Amino acid sequence: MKLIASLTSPYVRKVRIVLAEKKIDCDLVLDSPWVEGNQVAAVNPLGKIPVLVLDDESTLYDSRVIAEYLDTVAPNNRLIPASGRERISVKRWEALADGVLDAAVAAFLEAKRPDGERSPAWIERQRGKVSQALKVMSDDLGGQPWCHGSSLSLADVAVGCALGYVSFRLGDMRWREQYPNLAHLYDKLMQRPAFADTVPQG
Ligand code: GSF
Repeated sequence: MKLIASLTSPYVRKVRIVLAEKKIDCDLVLDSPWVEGNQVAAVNPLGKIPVLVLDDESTLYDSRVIAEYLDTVAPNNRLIPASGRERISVKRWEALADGVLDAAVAAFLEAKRPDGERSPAWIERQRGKVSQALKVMSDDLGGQPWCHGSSLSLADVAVGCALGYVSFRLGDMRWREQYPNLAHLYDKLMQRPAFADTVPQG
C-alpha cells in the first residue's frame, strides 16, 4: 500500500495520523499536484492528493474515504463508531473540520494569485467560513476532553488537522487566544507522535 502525498497537505496529514494511530504500515510517495510533471492525475482523475494505492493497484480517494477504509481494515484503535448517531456525530465533526480546510486552502490559494487577479471578496468569504466554523467547533467541544465520546476519534484527528492548518496558512487568525478549549485540545493531541510527526512544514 502507498500513499500519494505532500508534507503540507492537511488532508494528507489526516490520513497519516490515522495510519500512525492504527499502526498500519504504508509507504509515502511524495508527489504534489502543483508541481509540473506530477503523476497525481494517473491515480486520481480529480488530480488531488491524498490518494491511497492498494497492493492490487486499485486507488482510493478522497481523505474521508481513505480514513474510513483504513479504520475498517485494522480492527485496533477504532476511530469511527460502527453505526448510528455515534458514527454520524464523528462524521459531522469531520465534515466541519474538512470544511475549514476547504475554506482555508481556497483563501490561501486566492491570496497567491497575481496582482489584479486576486479577489479580496472571495478571500474574505472563505475566511468567514473558517471563523464561523471555529466558533462552532469551540461551542460543540465545550469542556469535553475529546470532540466525541471518551477517547480519541476521527473527529479529533480532523479537528487537529484543521487547527494546525489554520495556524500554518492563516496565522493571523488568533484561534488559540479566542478559543482556549481548542488550544487545550490541540496541545493534548500534539503530545501524540502521530500528530507531532506530521506538522506541516515549509
Ligand atoms: C481534498 C483534497 C485536496 O484538495 C480530500 O482528500 O479530503 N476532499 C479532498 N487536496 C489538495 C492538496 S492540499 O491543498 O491539501 C490538492 O490535491 N489540490 C490540487 C488541486 O488541483 O486542487
